[in-house]
Amino acid sequence: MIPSEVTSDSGMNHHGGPGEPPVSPNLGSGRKRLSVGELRLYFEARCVAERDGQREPRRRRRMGSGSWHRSNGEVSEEPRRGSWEDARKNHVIPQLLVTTSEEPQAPPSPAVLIEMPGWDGMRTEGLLKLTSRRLSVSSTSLSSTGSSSPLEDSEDDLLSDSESKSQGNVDLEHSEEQNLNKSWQKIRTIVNIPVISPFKRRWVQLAGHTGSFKAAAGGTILKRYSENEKNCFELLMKDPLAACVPTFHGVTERDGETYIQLDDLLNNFDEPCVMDCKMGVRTYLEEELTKARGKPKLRKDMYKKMIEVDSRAPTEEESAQQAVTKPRYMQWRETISSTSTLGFRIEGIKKGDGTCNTNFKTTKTRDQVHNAFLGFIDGNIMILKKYLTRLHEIRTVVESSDFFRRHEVIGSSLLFVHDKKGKCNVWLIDFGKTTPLPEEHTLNHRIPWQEGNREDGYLYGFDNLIEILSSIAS
Ligand code: I3P
Repeated sequence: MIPSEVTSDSGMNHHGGPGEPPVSPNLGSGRKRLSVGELRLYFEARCVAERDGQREPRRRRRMGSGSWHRSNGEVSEEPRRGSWEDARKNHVIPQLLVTTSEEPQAPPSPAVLIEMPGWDGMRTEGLLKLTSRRLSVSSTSLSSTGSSSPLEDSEDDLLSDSESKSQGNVDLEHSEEQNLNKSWQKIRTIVNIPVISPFKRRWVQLAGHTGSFKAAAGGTILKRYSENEKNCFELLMKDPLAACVPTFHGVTERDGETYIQLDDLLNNFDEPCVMDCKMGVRTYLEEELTKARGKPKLRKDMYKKMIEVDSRAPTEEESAQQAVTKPRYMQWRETISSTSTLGFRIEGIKKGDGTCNTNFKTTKTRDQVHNAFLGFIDGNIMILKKYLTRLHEIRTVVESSDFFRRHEVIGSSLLFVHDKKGKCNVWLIDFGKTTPLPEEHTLNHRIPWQEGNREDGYLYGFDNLIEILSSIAS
């Protein structure tokens, strides 16, 4: 099949002609160029026409080629021109403009390129299981500016890194209902555009490295491979904590890259609200500190992120260099947030309506955390109580976990998820920086960190989190 490209360019009029229903742009043959706006308009036009009976639902139209099937089963060679024209008038249906060209053209920006081998046109019914996303704004802008933004912003973070690695290919799989045997659909996205409605916007990455995830089948996701994290999941699956982390389904390859396959924790939620809390009093490994001392690497990006929050934060030397070391930045981040005092910090919140807020860098005090959490649950005390019950359960498991005793747990988060139906859960996620301790060395996770003891303050943070949430409940 010849891939179809969708760009913001438009040219030849491809609508059905005056008074005719919208014509499917027949993406299965030839190279067509459509803007996303145009695709959206096409869908809207088609929906209106179907709703008002000017256009037959797809399954009926497929009874024969070149004929137009009425809902009563009769076949007509002519579309019902008059009624389509009425629909155009009544509902202000715009024309669908399509350019056909055999030669690929450089896409104007903003543009979305869609490669869909085998895609038979504009099918919307159960086409893809997962997500649409915005892809242009770098994750750092999302997390560092931390502005409240629509969900498209958050969804940027799903794949932007891997896009730069793999020329922006974003892979989505068919839903199981659709056809498990069909090959993956490739959507190549160049810049951010909230893509068309059939795709369900559900995923969100509120923290961590951007571009780490891909959608996968069967209620799972793929996360970029890390040896460390894979080792952790292998151990976790045999630990009591298996019930508190996403199920690990092994290692897999996609497009020459390696991933670990995990349960998609948002799978069974309806318009989930999601909060990511990074746990512990420390967010860098002791090893990173040692390395930075031996061979300090100056980070201009971190300096920029620092002055965005507080222009007076850098020392004179750092200002002169316009750069800081990573441990310096990470320690500063810990002190401006609640990490160093409370042993956890809120990284981001996505609400059920799709709005996403990562502006918590300076959320430090108990009161600030309290208010942020109250906002997250929209004051719903039932949800709060469910969260508290789950947190108590998890804490008990963590305290009994051999895995926990034997690992320095750094940069790991608690993922809170609830939805409007009152469904609610918490999981431990992100073990990329969770490191095994030498034999015989175990951690308490509550005592203060001193360099060399490798304590991470995970349970200290957990206690504080439970205490703050309990204070809201009472
Ligand atoms: C980032 C955050 C990440 C860290 C990343 C930081 O800062 O602390 O946890 O990755 O380091 O830039 P911010 O949240 O302020 O954007 P690691 O936990 O993996 O170290 P990086 O830029 O070196 O990836």
